[in-house]
Amino acid sequence: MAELYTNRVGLKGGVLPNIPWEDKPVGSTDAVWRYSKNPIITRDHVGSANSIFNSAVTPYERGFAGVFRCDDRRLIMRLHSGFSGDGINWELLQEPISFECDDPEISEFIYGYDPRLVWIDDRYYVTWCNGYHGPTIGVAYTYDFKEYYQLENAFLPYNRNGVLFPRRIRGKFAMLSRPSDTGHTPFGDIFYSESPDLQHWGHHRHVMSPTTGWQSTKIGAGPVPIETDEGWLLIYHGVWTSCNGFVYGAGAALLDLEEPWKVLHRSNDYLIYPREAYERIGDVPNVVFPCAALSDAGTGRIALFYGGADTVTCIAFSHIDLLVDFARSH
Ligand code: BMA
Repeated sequence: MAELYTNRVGLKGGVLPNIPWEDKPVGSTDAVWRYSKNPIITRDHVGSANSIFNSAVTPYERGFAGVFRCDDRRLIMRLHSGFSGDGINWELLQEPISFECDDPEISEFIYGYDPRLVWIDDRYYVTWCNGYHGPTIGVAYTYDFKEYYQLENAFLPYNRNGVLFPRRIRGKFAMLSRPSDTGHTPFGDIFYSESPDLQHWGHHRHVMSPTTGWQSTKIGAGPVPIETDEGWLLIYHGVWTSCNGFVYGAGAALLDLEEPWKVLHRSNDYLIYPREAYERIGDVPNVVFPCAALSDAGTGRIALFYGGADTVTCIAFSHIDLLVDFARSH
C-alpha cells in the first residue's frame, strides 16, 4: 500500500533506510499498528530465560544492537546484549552483561530491568532500573555492546523509568524519571533533571502527573524522546488499576524543545493498549510497555519496541505525522 504521509512534521536525527517496517493494514484507522508476526523475541532466544521483554534497541553499524531485559529461571532480572541485521530477527548473547566499574559499591549487580538506549556525542548510553537498596536509575556506556562501563546511579532510590534525551539541552545531559517506592508503586509522576557530567543531577522539574482512565494510577517515560520541529515526542506508559490489577498502555505527548518539562500537548486516548493474546496473557497479564523507538528522518517511519505481558518482545509501527497529530488531537 502506498504511504500517503506528506512528512509534514520535521523529524530530527538520522536517516535509517533499513528501519524495520510493515505497511498499515488496509482499513485501519489506528495511529499505531502491530507487526503481523509478533512477538519477535520469546524466551527461547536465551537458554536460561523465563521471559524477554521491555527492551531497548538502537541502530548499530549496518544493523541494530540492543539491551534486553531477560528474567532468568530464578526470576532474577538481568540485562543481555543482542544484535540484528534487520531489527526483527535478533541474536541475543547467552551471558548477561557484566558491567565494569571502579567502585564495587556501585557495580554489585542486584537486578536490572527496563533498559533504554541512546547515542549521545560519541557513545551509546544505557539507563535501566538498577537495584541499589531499592530501585534506582543505573547508567552505563558502551561502544560495542560487549564491554559496558558503569557510572554512578543517577538518583537516590526509589526511582524508575530513567530515560535520557538524545542530545544535551541547555548545555546539559537531560533525563526523565519517575520517583517511586520499593514495590509495585501505585503512584508516580514524570520529572525532568539535568546534569553537566552524568554524575551530579539537579534542576529537577515536574513534567506531568497521572490523570484519568488508562493513565490514572501512574505514568512513566517510554522510549528516548524523539526530536521533531514541533517538540519532543514522548511516548509514555500509563497504568489503570482495575479490580483485577494494573493494566499498562501507552500514550503520546509533545514536550517543549528547550524546556522539556513544559508539556505542549498530551493525549487523552491511549495510543496502544493490551489487545492481542501476547499482550493479555503472560507472567503479568495486560501489559504493553514500550522502551524503544527507531525513527527514519527520510520517510518519517517509526518502529516501536515494547514488552507484551512481561513475557515477550514485540514491534509496532507508526509515522511521525500520525504520532504528532495523535498527541495534539486526542
Ligand atoms: C512495572 C515494571 C515493568 C513491568 C510492569 C508490569 O513496575 O516492573 O517492568 O512491565 O511493572 O509488571
